[in-house]
Amino acid sequence: MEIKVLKNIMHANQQLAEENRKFFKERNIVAVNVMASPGAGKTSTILKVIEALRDKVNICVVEGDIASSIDAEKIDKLGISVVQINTGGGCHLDANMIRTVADDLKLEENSILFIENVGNLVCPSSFDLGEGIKLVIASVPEGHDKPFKYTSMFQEADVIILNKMDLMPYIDFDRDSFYKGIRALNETVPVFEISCKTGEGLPAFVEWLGNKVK
Ligand SMILES: Nc1nc2c(ncn2[C@@H]2O[C@H](COP(=O)(O)OP(=O)(O)OP(=O)(O)O)[C@@H](O)[C@H]2O)c(=O)[nH]1
Ligand SMILES: [Mg+2]
Repeated sequence: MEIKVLKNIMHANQQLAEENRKFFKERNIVAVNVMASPGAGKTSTILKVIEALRDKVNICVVEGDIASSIDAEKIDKLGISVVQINTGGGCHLDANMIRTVADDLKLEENSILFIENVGNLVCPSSFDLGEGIKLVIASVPEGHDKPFKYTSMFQEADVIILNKMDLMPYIDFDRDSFYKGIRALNETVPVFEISCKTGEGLPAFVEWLGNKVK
């Protein structure tokens, strides 16, 4: 009996991801796959960018979590079109999930679609969603060694955020080592140091992202 399962799943996902990518590209929708550990600041960053860019560009959000609608409620409170996906234990989103919910969003041409992936530095990097930008968020309390341990996540990132910079004085975080780890994997990826608490560094990231919609 022939057993070949995983390869087929990945192939099917890739095909759907390409269809999603085409859909987004035709409408100039910048789809941002937001990946990070639990609690690194995915939702906080999305909320800050919404605050800064909502008057200039339409923004929609897909929230991915194993359970609950806590994050989606925060987005909904701002009057932003949002859909929650509960994976029911699954550790990542996939392209079919994104395709399934796309019609439920108020997606317009020339907009940003944030897709907050399940908090996890491993599995989400293996599943293409059809996004245009892979945003990886690290945060100071997690430690500077994450790029050395979760290599594919940092290798494939189109942009990296180092969040919670306000906590730098209280944590033994070796910035040089963090950057060494990133540059060994990804020589050119832009890195933005921000704090969602103080707002430090956010304008530069907002400008970078805003320019992608033009
Ligand atoms: N001190 C500090 N706290 C922050 C910062 N950004 C986020 N937080 C806090 O960190 C916690 C987690 O933030 P979230 O934005 O919910 O993180 P998340 O990555 O969306 O978490 P999950 O969706 O559960 O994976 C919250 O208590 C935030 O208030 C920051 O820049 N500085
Ligand atoms: Mg969140």
